[in-house]
Amino acid sequence: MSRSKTWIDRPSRPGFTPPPGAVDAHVHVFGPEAEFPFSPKAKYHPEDATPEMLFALRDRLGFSRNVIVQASCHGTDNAATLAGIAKSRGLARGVAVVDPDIGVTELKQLHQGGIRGVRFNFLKRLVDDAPKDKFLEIAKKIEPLGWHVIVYFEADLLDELVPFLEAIPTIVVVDHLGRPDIAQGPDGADITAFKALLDSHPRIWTKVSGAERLSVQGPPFDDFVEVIRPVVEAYPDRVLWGSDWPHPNMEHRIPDDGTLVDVIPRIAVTAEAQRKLLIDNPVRLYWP
Ligand code: 0GY
Repeated sequence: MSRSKTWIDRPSRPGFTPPPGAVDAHVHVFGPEAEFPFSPKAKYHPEDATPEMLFALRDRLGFSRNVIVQASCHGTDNAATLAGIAKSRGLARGVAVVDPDIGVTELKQLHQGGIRGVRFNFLKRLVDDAPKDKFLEIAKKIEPLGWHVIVYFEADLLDELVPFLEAIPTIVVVDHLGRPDIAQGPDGADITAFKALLDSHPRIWTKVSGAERLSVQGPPFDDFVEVIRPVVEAYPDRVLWGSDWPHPNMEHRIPDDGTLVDVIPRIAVTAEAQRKLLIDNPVRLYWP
């Protein structure tokens, strides 16, 4: 597998200035491979995207803090994520991917290292299996720590996953809005079903991220804004935003992070909505 590079080194500076304390709540680190090898089961083989590169990007974009989400290419070895958190001097927290047989001692060590949630990934192109029963075992184990669960799935799986999502005892955050088909428009079947899920499940939150993945039109992502702004307006206390740097698997459409940040004031239009999206909501989960 050749190594893929999926980010640009000096993205444009956004026009939008995030408020002081703002959290970019969905980023990854890759490697460095020499220190933290990728999983033998990894479905992609990226170039190193180090904590130092992440922090430089954070500062360039005007953010204060990060949430480092364990990427599938590192499997269930969270060492690279933990190293990134440790290097951040308190300015990063993390989300781990763990094995179902994980013990309390190891979970407490992860907590000590800044982990505040676990991620369950249902994308077949990223993971070999997604065992719901095992995931629920993990969810029960992490509940006493006050952690939450991140779930990544695509829109066609939503109906099937509802009973599973309901069985999770913690806050559940859905990555990239469960990947609706944005081309369907603001009243499309996918986003309507997703909003119905949020309406009937106050414990379910979402990341209003992934403009670069979901938009059909591309920058400045007008189609994404049209569909996603109503979500931010309807659920202002249950949304997070993340740049998704270093954009795994986006080698064919590498985004300019500055243009992604400029989506924020178009989906969270008021200063209050921006404060909730970028500070209050992520702080509740990661810096309570
Ligand atoms: C994302 C999206 C992707 C990859 C991963 O863990 C991962 O490898 O999440 C993707 O390829 O859609 O949120 O980073």
